[in-house]
Amino acid sequence: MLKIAIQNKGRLGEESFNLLSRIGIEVDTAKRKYLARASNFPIEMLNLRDDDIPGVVADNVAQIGIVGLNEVEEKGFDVRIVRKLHFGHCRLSLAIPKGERYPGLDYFRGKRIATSYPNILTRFFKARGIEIRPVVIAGSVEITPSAGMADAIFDIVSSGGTLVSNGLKEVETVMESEAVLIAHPTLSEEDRQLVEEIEFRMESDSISRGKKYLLMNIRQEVMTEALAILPALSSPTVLPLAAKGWCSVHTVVDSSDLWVKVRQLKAIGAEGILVLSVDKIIL
Ligand code: PRT
Ligand code: ZN
Repeated sequence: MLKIAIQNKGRLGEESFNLLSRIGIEVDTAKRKYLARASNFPIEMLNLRDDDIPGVVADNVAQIGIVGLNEVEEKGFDVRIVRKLHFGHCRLSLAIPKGERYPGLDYFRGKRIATSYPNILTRFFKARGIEIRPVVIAGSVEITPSAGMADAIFDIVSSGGTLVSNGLKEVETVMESEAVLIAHPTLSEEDRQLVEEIEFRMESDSISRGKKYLLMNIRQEVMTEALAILPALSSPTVLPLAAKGWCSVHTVVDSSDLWVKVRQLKAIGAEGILVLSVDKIIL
């Protein structure tokens, strides 16, 4: 039976669970235990701490998993990164006390840098020929400089608020991260086909996110202008209406362009504009 490892709680747990549910892999939330069987797809969900996910996928205990790229890079296990999942965005950065002058990476030579990501940190400085002193700490890395335990930190940053409230400033971004789907490098034929199906559904889900379905009535004589406003996935659907000289136009637009398009369409006389959410787009 194919198994997928996802974070049990934490920052990625809910989004991972929701993504699986959107692609038709559902587990009764009341039964969201350590291991749960999906009701409508031949897969079991393994709910773990994020730190354990790359390892269980490398060991083939779970064939696939959803985890932050930062964890994959830190653990360094042999897993295949199948695709980025567009959530859980953050970066791994170096930060120093805000009053310090920062002349560049040489600043860190011989310095104690607190982190939960010692492998990524040492790899980064080794490649640049700079010796540092890593201080490995499991959590609350941001308090170590003021506690006198370290001179600088290397940690996950998202909004940057945590750094600011601890009197630190971000001086270098070492890597960008987001949640990724990972897979064991060699899968059985049966598992490979199931993973392909999951990838296909994730692709459809990702295309449909941020898209809106737009319907409106347009007079035939302004159709050329309307079509110029509406570059669509495929060409827009145009259907004649019972009212003479009028057509109904259906198309898909990016949500980010929606209001600009609506304004332009109204300016050429579009009526009865309807905006609908898109659930899935299958290409
Ligand atoms: O219990 P478990 O081991 O499963 O969870 P965890 O506590 O180790 O991880 P968790 O749930 O905090 O994070 C899981 C993953 O989410 C990380 O590995 C990242 O890939 C991703 N992620 C995205 C983040 C953040 N954003 C984030 N902001 N992980 C941690 N943070 C921390 C950051 O270190 C800082 O201390 O959140 C704090 C707030 O960040 P600011 O910059 O917004 O203030
Ligand atoms: Zn963790």
